[in-house]
Amino acid sequence: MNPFLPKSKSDLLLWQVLVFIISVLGGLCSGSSLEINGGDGVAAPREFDYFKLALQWPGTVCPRSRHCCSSNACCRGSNAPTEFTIHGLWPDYNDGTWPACCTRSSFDRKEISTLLDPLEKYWPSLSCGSPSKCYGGKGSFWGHEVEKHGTCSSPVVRDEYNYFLTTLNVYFKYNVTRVLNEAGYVPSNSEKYPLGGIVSAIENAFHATPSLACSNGAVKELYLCFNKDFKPRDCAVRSSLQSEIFSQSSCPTYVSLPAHVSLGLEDDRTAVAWLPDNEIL
Ligand code: U2P
Repeated sequence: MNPFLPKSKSDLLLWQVLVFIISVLGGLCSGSSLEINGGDGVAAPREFDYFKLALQWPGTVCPRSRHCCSSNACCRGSNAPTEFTIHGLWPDYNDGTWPACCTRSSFDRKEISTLLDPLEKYWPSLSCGSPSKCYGGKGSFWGHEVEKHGTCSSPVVRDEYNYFLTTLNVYFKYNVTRVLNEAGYVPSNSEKYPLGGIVSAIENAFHATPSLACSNGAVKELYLCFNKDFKPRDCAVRSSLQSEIFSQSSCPTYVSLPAHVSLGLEDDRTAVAWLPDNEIL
């Protein structure tokens, strides 16, 4: 007789309860969570549907960055960024969820040594914080983005170098700051602009609808979306989950695009505390 088979009615009931618990836990660990860990040895998440280029507005992000350190571009004085900078290139699903941390490959700065100048300028960290790594510990902003999102960008993006180069190329090709400036949406600490006007300016230039995230009425992030061949597409997705995610950060009808007041030593010696680069916030 098979020792694993239930022998009585009460055994059978216990079995059924166990099977139910295991299947519920299994469901929680896979498709229903927002971020799906693939990981080596674990079934990889399904291929993503589209890319989202996430851009940050330093004029909004920097004032919320309370500390200075050499890795925080907000603290570069007159060289601090005044245009949208890159947050990351994110592979997403049409249902509003996204895969994350799909392999265990770790960030190697040496692989992108030839890209460091443009990365420092256009993809800088705007804080002194060290983001969490996929599998424990803290790391750099670039390491976080490539390990969390770059590893899920296959088969379009093949490796770390390709992830950063591709992102820079897309960023240069679709210059949001230039489009907004040309439409009259210039950085200002007093003006408010119609959100619809900002969206229309980008739609007219790129023939696709972006999405935006705000903080206290100021544009904090702007997202451009692309098909896998990097043709622009609308960012809006139908799912209620997506509207839940963005409802917390949605923008009012009139928004500001604050001009960045540098946290750097040149401009403000007293207002900020300097921390070592590896300080964890
Ligand atoms: O929105 C908060 C954080 O969730 C991650 N995110 C959001 C939207 C999306 O389409 N894809 C995605 O990954 C981002 O995490 P991060 O890369 O910053 O760790 C975003 O900041």
